[in-house]
Amino acid sequence: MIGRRTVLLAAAALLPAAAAAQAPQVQVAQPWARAPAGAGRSTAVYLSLRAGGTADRLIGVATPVAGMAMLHESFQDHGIARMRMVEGLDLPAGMTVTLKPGGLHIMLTGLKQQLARGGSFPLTLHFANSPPVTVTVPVLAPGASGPQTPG
Ligand SMILES: [Cu+2]
Repeated sequence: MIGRRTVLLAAAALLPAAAAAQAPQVQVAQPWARAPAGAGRSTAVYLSLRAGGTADRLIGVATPVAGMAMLHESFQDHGIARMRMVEGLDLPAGMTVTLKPGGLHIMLTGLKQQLARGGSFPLTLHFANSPPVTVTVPVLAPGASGPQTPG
């Protein structure tokens, strides 16, 4: 018993040091997704990212609920709304970068399960200089414009 107790105390003492050594860290806030309309197999995730004191770069996204997750950008091509893949997203130090409808988003295709309004799923973001961050993404109504809108 004494030996086990000693080990637990030692592990607890190490935690603050380990957390401090992990910096830099990107903060991920307000993730949300739209429920696919009808039987749609794709949807988009929106969120905001904020690098700390050091600039960083979003280099990848992953979720178990989709066959593919990628960073996309919406743009107008002669009045037609189109989307294209974006290789990565620079995150300037101390600045909030927001993914929102009509602009940058995380595209999920080949959905493996129904993403119903009111549900949620995990999404992991990978960065060039920071440890990966996993967030829980709530699923809002198909036409929702953000988390502040009653879903
Ligand atoms: Cu897209």
